Amino acid sequence: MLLYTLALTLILMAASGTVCDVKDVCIGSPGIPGTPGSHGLPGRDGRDGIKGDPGPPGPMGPPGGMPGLPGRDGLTGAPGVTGERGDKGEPGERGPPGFPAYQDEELQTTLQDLKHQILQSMGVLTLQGSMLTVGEKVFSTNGQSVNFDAIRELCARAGGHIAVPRSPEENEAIASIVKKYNTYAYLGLAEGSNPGEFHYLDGAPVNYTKWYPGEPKGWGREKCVEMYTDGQWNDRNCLQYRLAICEF
Ligand code: MAN
Ligand code: CA
Repeated sequence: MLLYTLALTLILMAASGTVCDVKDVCIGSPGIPGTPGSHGLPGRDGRDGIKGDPGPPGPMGPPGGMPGLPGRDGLTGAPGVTGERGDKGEPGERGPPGFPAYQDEELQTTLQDLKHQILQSMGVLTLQGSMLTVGEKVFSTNGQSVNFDAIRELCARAGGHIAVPRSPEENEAIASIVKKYNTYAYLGLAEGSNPGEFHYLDGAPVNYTKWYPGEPKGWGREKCVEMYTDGQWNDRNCLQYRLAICEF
């Protein structure tokens, strides 16, 4: 209270501008502050505070209460293991009789198509004659007789090479075709620059031969090789008409 009074006096003095007024009379020193006043009446009640947090759950009630409602359905479980295969069913009723295979146009078309695809993949598209398989090799002829160069071209166009036996089995296979057509065939061999020395058309030296006794005896004048109907070989000029046999 003392501090308060002092402060008020100072504020009043500042508000009046000066400590002395126009009469040139100065104010004396301030008197002793009075005794403090008595306490005021108690203030009014404040407003309601904010709602408090919910209290902890109460203790469990006595037994004998009503059971609660059932809970919701759980999630679907994983699928079970596959069961054992069932017994075979009874055969169905027999269908109406179909065409015989040779009259079934669709079946014949399919067979023709398959045959065409197989022959094409074997490179015998342009050859229509006998075919013989020996091990990995397929021998085939179209039955035509042409000179050596023409046979090479024909076989190349069909995707193969002029046939040449490299074993007794292959020689027998080619000989059977020669016999069947009763026509000598040229083989895939040629005479090198050394007379009497024959090689395969890729240049490799021969490692199997079946010369007719006394052959070869052309000595550079007969650069091709023909097969007789008994399967034996003879060196011969390259311009005869001989059976075209290719290998694939
Ligand atoms: C003909 C040709 C020859 C062959 C003799 C065999 O002259 O076929 O290649 O060597 O006959 O006598
Ligand atoms: Ca000869």
